[in-house]
Amino acid sequence: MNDYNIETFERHIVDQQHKKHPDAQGDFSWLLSGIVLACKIIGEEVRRLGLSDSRGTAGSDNVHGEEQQKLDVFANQVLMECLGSRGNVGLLASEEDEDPIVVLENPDQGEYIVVFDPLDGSSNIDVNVSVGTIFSVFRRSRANGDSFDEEVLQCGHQQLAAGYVLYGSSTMMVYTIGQGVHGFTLDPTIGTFVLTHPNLEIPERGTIYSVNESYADGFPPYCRRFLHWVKSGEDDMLYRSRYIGSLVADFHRTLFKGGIFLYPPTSFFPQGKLRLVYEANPIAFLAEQAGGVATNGDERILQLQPAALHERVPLFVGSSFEMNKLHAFIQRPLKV
Ligand code: AHM
Ligand code: MG
Repeated sequence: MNDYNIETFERHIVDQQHKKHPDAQGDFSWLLSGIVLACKIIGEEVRRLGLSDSRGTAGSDNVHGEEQQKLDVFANQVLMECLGSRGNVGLLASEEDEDPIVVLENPDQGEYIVVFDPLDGSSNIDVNVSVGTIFSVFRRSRANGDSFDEEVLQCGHQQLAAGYVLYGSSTMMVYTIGQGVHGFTLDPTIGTFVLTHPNLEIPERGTIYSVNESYADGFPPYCRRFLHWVKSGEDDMLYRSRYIGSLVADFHRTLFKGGIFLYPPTSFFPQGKLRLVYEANPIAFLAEQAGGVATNGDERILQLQPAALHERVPLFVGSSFEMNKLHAFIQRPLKV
């Protein structure tokens, strides 16, 4: 074996859990291994696109009125099945379904809730651009008398775990359980995620800004002023623009290289386009755990109380330097 690193995801999560909860019985690790299994299956289908018949639209719309890709439907089903059969997941909520799904026969059973975007950026899939799966785990609060909807609508700071799997030039999983952010690369020869990037930290300052600038005329004035500063060369900074249009891929680059990702309010999406519960919250948890900042332009994403499963939110996330600069244009100090 020589210098081959065999710190697998499964071993890592058991070790981390043990440090945090020495009495843990492995339930949580069992749940996360369900996500890993699902993402390996989804990743394999993504790799075979063009060879299999998974290409193209499914002929249906999702709850947002967006055209579903066949792979959206496939990824959703795989996650539902892999997590639904764990026995300890009581509620599942997905970008693709209007309401939370009660998993077990007894609706009060199942200690955990998993929310996910099964295939983020899927409009890019047919042109071979990276896509990803985003997930977030909460503990159930049924005992407090909450309805299923109320159980799912928890603030981001209550997340137990969050992460994503990026189906890129390699397949990577990046996750946190509130003890730093760790990255794993799928070794296709053994079918296992291996720890390759422990304790990831967002650089304090970067040189990349990432935004869909074609909407800039409809951005709020503070955003337009920030974009003007980014291009001004002030503070001896030469910024470059990179925008993939897949949140997972754009955030992954921001995590590794620093800088800022913005999806502001636009004329078309006055609340922003991204969804608070299963896109912004998990990304914000990862960003903060990696030393970065994530806000809606006013407050921390993780402090926001969701009012609806598919609620949209403006998302600004990245290095502390660029985020502070943005907030200076907003003229609201960062509430952290
Ligand atoms: P999706 O979940 O339907 O794929 O939409 C979310 C995607 C994000 O991945 C990405 O950041 C954004 O939509 C891109 O939107 P736009 O094309 O407006 O720039
Ligand atoms: Mg999405």
